[in-house]
Amino acid sequence: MIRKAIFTTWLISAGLGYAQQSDNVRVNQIGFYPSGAKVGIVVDAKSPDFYLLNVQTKDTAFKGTLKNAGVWEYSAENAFKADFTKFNKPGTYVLGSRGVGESFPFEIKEKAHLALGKGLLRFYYYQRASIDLPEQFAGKVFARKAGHPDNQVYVHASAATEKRPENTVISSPKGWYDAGDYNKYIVNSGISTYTLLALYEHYPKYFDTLNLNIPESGNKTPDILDEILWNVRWMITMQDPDDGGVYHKLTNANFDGSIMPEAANNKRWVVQKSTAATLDFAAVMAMSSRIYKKYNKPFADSCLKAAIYAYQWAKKNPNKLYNQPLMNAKFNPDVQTGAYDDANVTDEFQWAAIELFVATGKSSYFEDANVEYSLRSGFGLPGWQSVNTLGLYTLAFHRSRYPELKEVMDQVKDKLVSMAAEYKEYALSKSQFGVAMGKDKSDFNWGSNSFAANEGMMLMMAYEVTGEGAFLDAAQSNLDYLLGRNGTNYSYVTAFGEKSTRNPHHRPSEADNVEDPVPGMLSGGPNPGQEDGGNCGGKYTSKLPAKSFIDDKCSYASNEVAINWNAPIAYLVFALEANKK
Ligand code: 9MR
Repeated sequence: MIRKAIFTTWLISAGLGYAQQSDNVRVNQIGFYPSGAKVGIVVDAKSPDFYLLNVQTKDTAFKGTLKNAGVWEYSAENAFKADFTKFNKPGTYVLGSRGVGESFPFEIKEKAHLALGKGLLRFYYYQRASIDLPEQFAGKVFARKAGHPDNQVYVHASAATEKRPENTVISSPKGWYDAGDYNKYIVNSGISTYTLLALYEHYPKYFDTLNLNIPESGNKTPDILDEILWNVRWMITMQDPDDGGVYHKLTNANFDGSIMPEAANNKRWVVQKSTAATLDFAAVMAMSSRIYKKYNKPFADSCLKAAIYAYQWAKKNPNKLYNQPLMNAKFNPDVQTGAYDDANVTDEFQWAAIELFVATGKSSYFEDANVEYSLRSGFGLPGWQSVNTLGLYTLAFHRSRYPELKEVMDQVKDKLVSMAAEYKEYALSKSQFGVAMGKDKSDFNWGSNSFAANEGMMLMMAYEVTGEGAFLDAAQSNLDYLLGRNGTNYSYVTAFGEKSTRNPHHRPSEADNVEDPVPGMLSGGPNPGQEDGGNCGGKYTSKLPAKSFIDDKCSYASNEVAINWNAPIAYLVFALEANKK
């Protein structure tokens, strides 16, 4: 409400009147770096030109010619590109084109996305289980009581062993809530935790001084690592101490209603140990051991032990797939929460083996990983179900430590660069909206925005390897996509952008009696699958891939939030921040 009022005042003081804002002029609603690429899209242009208007001085700051790029297949819109990369004067602007109207305002400045990045990381603080969020850290309106102590969790029949029979009580506190729901899932924690650890590992100097205003701020560990620790410490408790296997999830039998965490008191279970969860756990623990070594050696050692123990279990149990429908048929209670099921765990084996290789230097792990085999065709965009590329990233980053493996390490690097190059070329020379998002039709899926974010992350890694500026421009294009240059003109991060999403499927935001949503949460994004169609009773207005979105709490398939979606956009934002002026 307040933000809208400020914007209206800007426009009126600029002599424009609110009416001229048009959803057909789409830009990154946060901003651009003075030295970076700057592109907006005008849909159905009525004149050949565009202009930038300085919101404060009311002056026309820049004029340019639109370029018709054709109809974007994902939104069926005729796209005209407004490229104002040349313009680099700091200030607050709107992009306009005669006959259409003006965009929401954006800034050109150094550190253009710093506040956004902090907001994206602070999301994890808001997702913490088992701890009060006092005003000092959560802010007045989002302060809340602790939810889910999780110190009395029951072993589900599917996870029963001789030493831990059904209904054994274990303690498994902390961790982040997965998403809009209050359950905690190891598989999804795997990629989320990796992505944030990688962000630190790739930019340690940057994060050594970044303050996130969390309870641990001011201790000797960087804030980002303290936040991640909240989840890693939970993950450790999910390992069965008797055999090394890792429970697939800690969950209610059914999803909660729209209630606050402290009011959600249903019985919680740890459910079936699975190969995928155990390997994802092994990978994250191996990675944690090398990253936390500097700050807490005994803890790091225990992470490595846990990783090795888990890996051994997985080798003995290579095909314990979590399959919720089948499992439900066998056990009581039925468990109906997120499945995170995966029929193929080859990529999980590879990822765990690679992280263990880098953590220990033992060549047997590298042999297990069989990297050469996947180099031929087996790497792709990472997702919770597809994780070997996370291992590829790790190898690419550490490649110079292994001169004896130079040949394969060069191939690893080349593979990363060639995958990213496809996104770069698509963004810069094929996509009518000038974005990497949509290179593959399957990008528009459940959590589509995380595909855009993961593409941006891959592009930033290729930039770091090659130093080629076009990778950085393509990475920025996907950030622009997420912040407004897209099929709906929404900035998909709550509280960031004039027209940002306001009604996420996120229980605390639904139940806290606060009008604004918890800030810094990336929406899942447009999803033509519309799996929540029934729940949303006719609210979708389009089936077009880039428009199949509703900013409504009913929409768990297009407007939920999740830890594995915020992580790659946080990576993308901070990788840009660390590089751009
Ligand atoms: O992100 C998951 C998506 O890839 C799946 O298609 C979908 C349906 O199985 O589940 C998504 O994950 C949800 C999880 O199962 C439960 N917590 C919320 C997650 C985000 O919607």
